[in-house]
Amino acid sequence: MILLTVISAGIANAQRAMVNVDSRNSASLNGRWKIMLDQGNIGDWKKIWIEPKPQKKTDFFEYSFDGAPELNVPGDFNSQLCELAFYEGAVWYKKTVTLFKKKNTRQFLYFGAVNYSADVYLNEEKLGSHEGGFTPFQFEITDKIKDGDNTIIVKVDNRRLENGIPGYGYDWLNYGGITRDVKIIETQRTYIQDYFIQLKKGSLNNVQGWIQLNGEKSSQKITVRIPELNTVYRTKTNSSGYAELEFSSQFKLWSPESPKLYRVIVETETDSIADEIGFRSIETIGNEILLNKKSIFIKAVNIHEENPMKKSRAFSLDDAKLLLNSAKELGCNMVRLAHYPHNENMIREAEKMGLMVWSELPVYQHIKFDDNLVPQKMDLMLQEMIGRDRNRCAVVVWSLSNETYSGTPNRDKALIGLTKKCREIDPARLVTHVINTQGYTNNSFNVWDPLYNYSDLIAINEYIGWYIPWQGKPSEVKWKIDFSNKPVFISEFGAEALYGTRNVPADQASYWSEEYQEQIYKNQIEMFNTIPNLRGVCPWILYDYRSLGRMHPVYQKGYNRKGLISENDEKKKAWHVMNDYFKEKENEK
Ligand code: GCB
Repeated sequence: MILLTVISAGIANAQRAMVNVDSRNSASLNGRWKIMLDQGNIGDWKKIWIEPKPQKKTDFFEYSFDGAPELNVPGDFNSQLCELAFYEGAVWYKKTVTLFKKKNTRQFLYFGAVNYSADVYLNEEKLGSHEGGFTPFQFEITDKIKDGDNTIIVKVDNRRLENGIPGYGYDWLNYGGITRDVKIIETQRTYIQDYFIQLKKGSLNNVQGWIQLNGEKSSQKITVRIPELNTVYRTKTNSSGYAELEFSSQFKLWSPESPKLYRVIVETETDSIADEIGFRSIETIGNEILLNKKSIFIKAVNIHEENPMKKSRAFSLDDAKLLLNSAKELGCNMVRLAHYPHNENMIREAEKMGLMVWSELPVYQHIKFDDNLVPQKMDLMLQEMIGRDRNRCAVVVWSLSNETYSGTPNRDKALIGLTKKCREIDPARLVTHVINTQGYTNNSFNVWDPLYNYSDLIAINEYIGWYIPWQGKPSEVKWKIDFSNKPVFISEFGAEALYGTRNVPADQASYWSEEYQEQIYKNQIEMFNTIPNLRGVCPWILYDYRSLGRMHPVYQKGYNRKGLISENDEKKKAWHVMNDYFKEKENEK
């Protein structure tokens, strides 16, 4: 009882989105939406969503969407109106759409993502709210639709919250707005809400999963077909609409070299849905990472969800292709999608291109773990992240946190609990935490954080050469890693350089020059040879990206300059060093 009160008072009450929305009957609500700024956050008590029309010319009125500016949805608001460039606050969005009541089907209002919180109204009725800027959610509107014009209003608020996820401080631009697709989705009265169709942990031919129906006719016959393999599996859902799936087939396995996907059709008595699904196994055994039972070295790069050229939040398929092609060109077999779940099209495109994906929760640095809403919020985000992408074989790592600090009240308890839940929801993938609390003194590196006990990878962020000087030869760094039986992954390293600051002799190169960054990359690569159990590296970061904390007036001007490529698509010298290293690693196979 108490729990319920807390949830409705504190966090989202939207429904978790159904899976595989792109394959559903839908009408897009993308396009132009009217907006009203609400910097003073008074829209709620002024009842902006009711927006009364004045009857007489003497009627006082102050708020109106009539004559209001329009913005593109999907899209962040910061890059669309210059007065919103660094805005963090409330913006009200409005769109009027023609809809019709339907007797035999159900209709849902779906949002791919709204950063950070959303209050959603339909025809003056509040449908509910959602918190968390990077995962989808929906509301059922079957019985709320009017024939004809329907008004949808969304209050979007990207203000930082002390108990938000992320919290107050983070090193990327807080792009607010309705940043991903909006749709009306139509389904059967009882529809396929979710399914999990992936290989059982450690197996190369056994699928272990489940299906969940939503609707009154919960007990139904289910058929799963993979026509290319002549695989047909039949089962029945129970009175909760749930059935476990278990079958085997001779799959051609998905891998970066051969990103094979199969058309998988799931049929019930009332619904059917098709998806493109790949099959692969991922596991760690001792200090090895095994993909399809073969040891791999991970050649990754960090990516933020920003189109550097457009200087906006990335959202389209073209944006995804730009970022992923660039990662491919660098020589990667994995992308770390930092520091929050990226758009679904990034993951689907990476999968088609043969890039493994590291997907991450925005549990970043200064999280208030001792706030009792925080574990609930993390939990919800975890379910939403896994819920959307659990059938994407490209996703091999769920990363549950980045740079949290041992000693922060309740941190270990909260993150150990989260890890346990993650493994329960998805027992088949690697789970990790990224940590930067190691010590580096006298050229020796001490990795000790107890959270690593719960992580499949020893994922280390280190910026030797940049935030901390070398304390000896890179080729002589000593490692004391308290967890000797796990693979080590350098999840971040790097240095800043402003593209074009160059032609300095290497021994005189100083901060911000391309040569200085290049040298740090060379040193890092030398050091990699000293790391026991090293099974992958991931430079920070592919492109220079916008961040309010990066305000050096000459070199940064609002950009984190650790990109291997500038925001104008110019490759820095360090790019070539990394590219050569990845080529070497490729040849070592
Ligand atoms: C880090 C963070 C990353 C930052 C990066 C930096 O350790 O994980 O989000 O942006 O360092 O540039 O300092």
